[in-house]
Amino acid sequence: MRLTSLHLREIRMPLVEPFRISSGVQTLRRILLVAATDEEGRTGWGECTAGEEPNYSSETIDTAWLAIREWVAPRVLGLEIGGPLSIHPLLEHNFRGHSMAKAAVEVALWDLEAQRRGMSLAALVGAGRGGVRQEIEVGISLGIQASPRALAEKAAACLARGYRKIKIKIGPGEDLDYVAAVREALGPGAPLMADANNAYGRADFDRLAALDQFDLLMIEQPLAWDDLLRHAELQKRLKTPVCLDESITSLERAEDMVALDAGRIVNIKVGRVGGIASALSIHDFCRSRGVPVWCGGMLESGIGRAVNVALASLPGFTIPGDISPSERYWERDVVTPEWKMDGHGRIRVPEAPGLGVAVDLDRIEDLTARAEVL
Ligand code: OSB
Ligand code: MG
Repeated sequence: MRLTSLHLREIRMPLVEPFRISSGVQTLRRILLVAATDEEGRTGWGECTAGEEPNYSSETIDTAWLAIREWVAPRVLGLEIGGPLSIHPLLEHNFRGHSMAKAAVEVALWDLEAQRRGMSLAALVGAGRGGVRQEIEVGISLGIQASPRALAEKAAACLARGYRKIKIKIGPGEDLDYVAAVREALGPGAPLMADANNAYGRADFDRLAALDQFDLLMIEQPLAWDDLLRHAELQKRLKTPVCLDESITSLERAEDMVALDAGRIVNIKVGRVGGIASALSIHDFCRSRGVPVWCGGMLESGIGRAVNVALASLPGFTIPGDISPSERYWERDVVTPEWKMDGHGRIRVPEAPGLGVAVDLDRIEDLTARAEVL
């Protein structure tokens, strides 16, 4: 396949409710979308998961825009590309970082390849991996609320609505009381976990060990993103499995996690690891080592969500993902049909070619704040 152009767009989408995590609050998403056109006139879509601020990773929508224009686009435009697996090495050679920028373009090429072959993205990524699920089980990630009680009420409503996993955000001073209230509201055995987004350090190990009493499925990314050694020290002290999110930026970091026992579960996000090929390699490695993985989320629009749904249909994704239905995030999504969850916390994996949902161009046009054609 040969790419003839890349269209970059920034769309602005207000969240239906603010999302607060230990490193910041979000009310409006500024989302970079990439539309890649091939010689035959098809269009493939990719969503960049970089945030507005460099608080989750060092990338932002603005650095990603620059990186795609200056360094990613020149490496892929006009080139004869064998297939989507060849993009990752092409973008890694002497090109450090900018994983979310790389992934946005790589994903658009996977969509194009799936369309070219008349297959769904789920079927394409599932080929040779033992088939795909027709529906996936999903959870919800709840931001920090004004009080433990407010969070507990929200969490209980989500469990009743059918969500298969409740994840709550924690940080120093907003942890033990919050987790205790939610555990009390949900009852013993309900699938509950906490995500700290790097908020703790070595001085907090006792506090983190106190979370063991709440029987959490896992504690996600308690320590700094680039600190596998201290995560290994912490894991020794905890009964609860540590799950790594920010730390797992490549297959090699997943291998390091296992070698060091720095965590026992991996949250896979396509943007953070630099694309679908990298996500698949992490999935395959973890599956071979018996390490459970699940699909994380970055408050994506319906386009990025399509990729998460496809990925989560793979056999190694044995824990419900942070893949909630469109209505949890947006008044109206940018795809049709919107992503819907049934009363048992399941989302159907589409079978139509490519992303499997139609991109609503009129809606996107309405939300567009800037655009550039490369
Ligand atoms: O740490 O998993 C995270 C959102 C933005 C940045 C980081 C994270 C998250 C979430 C949201 O938890 C998950 C979702 O998209 O619903
Ligand atoms: Mg996380």
